[in-house]
Amino acid sequence: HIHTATGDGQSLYSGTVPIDSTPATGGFTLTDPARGNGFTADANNKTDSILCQVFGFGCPTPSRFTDADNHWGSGTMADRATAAVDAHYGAAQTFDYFKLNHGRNGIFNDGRGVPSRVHYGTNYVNAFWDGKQMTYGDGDGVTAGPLVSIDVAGHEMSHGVTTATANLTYSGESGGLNEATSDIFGTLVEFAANNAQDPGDYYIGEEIMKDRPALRYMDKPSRDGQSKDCWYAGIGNLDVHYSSGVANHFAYLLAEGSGPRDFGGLPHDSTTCNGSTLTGIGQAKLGKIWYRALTAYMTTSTNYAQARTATLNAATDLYGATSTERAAVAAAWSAVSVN
Ligand code: ASN
Ligand code: ZN
Ligand code: CA
Repeated sequence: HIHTATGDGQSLYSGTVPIDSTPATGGFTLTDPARGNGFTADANNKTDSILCQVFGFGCPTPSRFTDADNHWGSGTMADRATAAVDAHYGAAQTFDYFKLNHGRNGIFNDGRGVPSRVHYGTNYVNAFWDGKQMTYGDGDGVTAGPLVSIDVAGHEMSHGVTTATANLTYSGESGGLNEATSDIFGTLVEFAANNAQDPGDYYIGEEIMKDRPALRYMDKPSRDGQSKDCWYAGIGNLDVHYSSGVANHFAYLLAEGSGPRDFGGLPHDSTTCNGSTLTGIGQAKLGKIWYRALTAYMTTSTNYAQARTATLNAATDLYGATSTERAAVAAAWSAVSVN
């Protein structure tokens, strides 16, 4: 823990969580002074016009939340502050993950927190990072509920870290690596948060999805019906959310190894593309290796073969050229057909 929070909130997905806030007229406002004054506000179901999206003109101004007693939300969507509790907590957990594990001081590594907006649009089934802020829809209530879970928050804000570092181009194989970077760190944020109501797993979006167990599965990406488990020539032609499967599968195998596992009551079962049996090196080393690869070796145009080299270089830097960790990286890439 970095420090003790001043308030608390009843979230939608994570139970009662610590909330850092700032004294303001009427009590408190959802601005986090412990993490660069990142704040969470209400988009009031408005959406950004094209003019706003492209030129930044005429964007709606979200309204700030205030609370008299610093006990935020109710745990249900009847209170508009509930989704804000999840978003504010997710932003704090993501900030803390990068600071504690990688010495990174915020998304831009300059100490600044970022704004989050909740209740964007109507029946909006997405969440996104736009280069400056986080935005969350409430979902349509049929396929998905509000998209404010920890792993989604970590995924989206990690897009900001990727843009600030390797800046992997969001198409082709580099786009798949960009997406996988967000799934990997979103998952590591979820594990680091160690929340009893939303414990760590290698599913993405298990809390938000209503018509299937999750949006994506890192142990077996093809479980979603479209992502790929194994690299092949031409994988760069897929949507980046499906070509990411190869790197997600690599990351799972590197951390956890092959075979059946249980995380948070959810079944995981990873098999390799080459018939090998792997033993994992753990989440902490996966995070260290991927972060160093992302920040020291990957560039805008990095493809899968180059990601293999980048992570091998990172493992050499961190653990040595003859380390078991470096050998595990090589074996995990070979296991997803990146040779
Ligand atoms: N939620 C999506 C994502 O982060 C938004 C997008 O298409 N970029 O992948
Ligand atoms: Zn993404
Ligand atoms: Ca998850």
